Parts: sequence; C-alpha cells; structure tokens
Amino acid sequence: MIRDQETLNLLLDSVARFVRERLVPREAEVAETDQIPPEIVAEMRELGLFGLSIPERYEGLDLTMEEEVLFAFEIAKTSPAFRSLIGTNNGIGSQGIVIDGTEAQKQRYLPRLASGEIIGAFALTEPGSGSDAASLRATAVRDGDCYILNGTKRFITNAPEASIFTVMARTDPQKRGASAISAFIVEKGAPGLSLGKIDKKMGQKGAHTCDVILEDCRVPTENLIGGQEGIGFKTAMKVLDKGRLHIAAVSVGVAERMLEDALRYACERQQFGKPIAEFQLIQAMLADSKAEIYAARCMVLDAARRRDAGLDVTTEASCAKLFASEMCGRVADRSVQIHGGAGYVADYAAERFYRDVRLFRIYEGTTQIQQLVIARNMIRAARG
Ligand code: COS
Repeated sequence: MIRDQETLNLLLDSVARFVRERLVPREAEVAETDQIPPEIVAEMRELGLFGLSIPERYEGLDLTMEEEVLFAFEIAKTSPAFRSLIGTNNGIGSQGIVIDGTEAQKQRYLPRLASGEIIGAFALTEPGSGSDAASLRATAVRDGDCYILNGTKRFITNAPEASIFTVMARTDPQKRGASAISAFIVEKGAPGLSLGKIDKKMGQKGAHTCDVILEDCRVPTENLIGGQEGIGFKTAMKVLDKGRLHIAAVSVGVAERMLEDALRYACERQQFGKPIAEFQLIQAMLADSKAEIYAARCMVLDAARRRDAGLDVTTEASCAKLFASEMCGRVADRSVQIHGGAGYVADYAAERFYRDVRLFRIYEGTTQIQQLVIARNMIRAARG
C-alpha cells in the first residue's frame, strides 16, 4: 500500500521531470557512446534512485512494490539503459541481501548500495545454464573460514560497474538440483575474480553485461547469504519474483513512451493530403497499443498491491512479466510501422527502442519460463 501519497507524488513528479529534461535529451548520445555520462549518474545518486527498494533502516527509500512500479512507469519513458544502471541496486543486485541476508550483511552492504556508492550485480546464469537455472555448475568448497569458488557466470548486467556480486554456486557437489545451491556475496577485489570483455548487444547501449569468472576465488564464510548453505536457489527465485514485476512495469513505461512518439508522428506526418493519424488503419494500431498498455498497467499494479499485502505473487509476477513484455514488443513493432521508412532509420527513437525492448521478453526469465511457472502453479493448485 502507498504509505504517503504526498511524498510519493513529489518523487514521481521529480522523476518525470528528470526524465523529460535530463535523460531524453541525452538518449542519442548514450546510444552513440555506449556510456551514461558521469554527471547523470551523479544526479541519479542525488535523487536517491539507487536505494528505492532498500529498507529505510539501511538508508534506502523503502518504497512499497506499488510505489516502485509507479516509479518504474516513469523512469522507463526513456532509454532503458538509464534504468538499468540503477536497476540492479534496487532489484537483483541487492534483494538477495534484503530478503535473506544476515543482519551483518545488510549493515555492511545495503547503505552503500542505497547511496549508489557501490553497484551490485546478480550472477546466476552460466554458459551451460540459462533457463534451467538449477543445473548451474559453479562450485563453492569450504576451506576453513573461506569458500573457494570456481565457475563462469554469463551475461551479468552491470558486472563491469559492480563492486559486489550475488553469486549462486553449488556447495554440495554430490547433490544435483536446487537444494545444493548457495548464494554468496563476492566483492570485486576478491582474489580469483575477473571479468570477460563487454558483450556486444543488439540494443540497450549504455547498459553493460559481461562474463564473471571465478578461479579459486576465496570468499569469507560470513559472505554466505543468510549464513546457511542450500537456500541460495530459493533466494534467487524470490529475488526474481520481485524482479519480474519490476521488468513488467518497465515494459509498460517504455511502451507508453513509444506510443507517445508514434502518436506525435502520426499527427504530424502528412500523406494523401492529411495527417496519417486520420487513417483508420493507423488508428487501429494506435488504439490496440493503448488498450494493451492499459491492460498491462492494471496487471502490474494489481500484482504489486497483492505483494504489498503479503500474498505470494509468483504466478501474478510471471503473468505480468509475460503479458507486459510481449505487449511491449508489439507496441515497438507498431511504432516502427506507424513511422514507416522513418521508423527503420536511426534518426528516430522508434528504431532504437525496437532493439532495446527485445530484451524484456528474454531476461529475468524468458516468456516461455513465465508460461511454465504459471502453468505449473495452476496444476499444483488444482491437485491441492
Ligand atoms: N519462491 C520461493 N521458492 C521457490 C520459487 C519462488 N518463486 N520457485 C521455486 N522455488 C523453490 C521450490 O519450491 C523448490 O523448493 P523445494 O524443493 O523445497 O520444494 C526449489 O525452489 C526448486 O524449484 P523447482 O523444482 O520449481 O525448480 P526447477 O529446476 O524445476 O525450475 C524454474 C524452476 C524453471 C522456474 C527456474 O529455474 C527459473 O526461474 N528459471 C529461469 C531463470 C531466470 O529467470 N534466469 C534469468 C537470469 S537471472 S536475471
């Protein structure tokens, strides 16, 4: 539940203004240089954007899920790379510690994540395990007051910028499956940790991913999340439940921006002696996009409110991620179509967004994984 409407409105207004006045004008530059300008990062820190979902006790803003998705609708009305920079600190890079960390782990890392002094990353995926996350092969072997980690993590968002990594690794090599997986906080300077070269992606220039390589990497035992072996997979899944809802909200925000751009273009562009917005075939694309965005927005808000009420939203988070990310892809496609030839060239944002949003249907669980989660939960409930 929203706790303080007035403060929330102030935050949302300042974010909307920040997006409009500071971020939108720099989008093309970020796409060109593949870097977010340092002064923009500094402004994000000043606005408190790195600590939105971190509890107040650890110096974050402690937004409810409903507040967080309302924020995500706004920050997503520009290049997703801007949101991605703060995204891991608020989401997958901090939530393992927030949800299952020990008090000492929270005190050591959360305030610095909240201020943006350090960036967090989440290292689950491996070259051989993507959707089948429980088959991961990285190992963590206890050696006195340390664990020795070995393995490679792939496509790790913000890894080049990160100071800490939540790393999932197998602590019981005899056991297969999820119950042998533990989660660790690995610091950037840990001996044996290195990074691969930055991936060349289809879109989202300015947001970086790369491999994280662990070679006899020594991690102190106090960095085992929750101080308990074997719970790391569940920690990862709980983190992803929240992350999926956040990405669903981001999909809504970007779709709203793409539709605004397409509508403006349709009202300005003249063909056959009048603005193309007056043609019914264009109107159909505008109207379908509007209706689908509205549906996704309602889903995201409903799921967020349920989570705030303490309900299990695994199914709803997957429904929202599935529908909103697929919807966003359709809106991106229509936006390019409405722009016609102009939608295919880089002078207009439609071309860039078309590439950027393709990722939403893939990361934090593909559409097919969301389908699987939803159907499995339905069948489990039906069997009682
Ligand atoms: N919250 C809490 N616990 C959960 C959970 C959730 N959302 N989902 C699963 N678990 C628990 C299960 O209850 C089970 O525990 P028990 O053995 O005690 O019953 C354990 O975790 C293993 O779950 P499950 O048997 O469902 O695991 P599977 O290997 O069958 O796979 C999927 C689960 C496919 C859903 C999982 O691997 C997944 O989400 N894959 C996609 C990974 C992903 O999103 N990657 C994106 C990159 S990270 S940005």
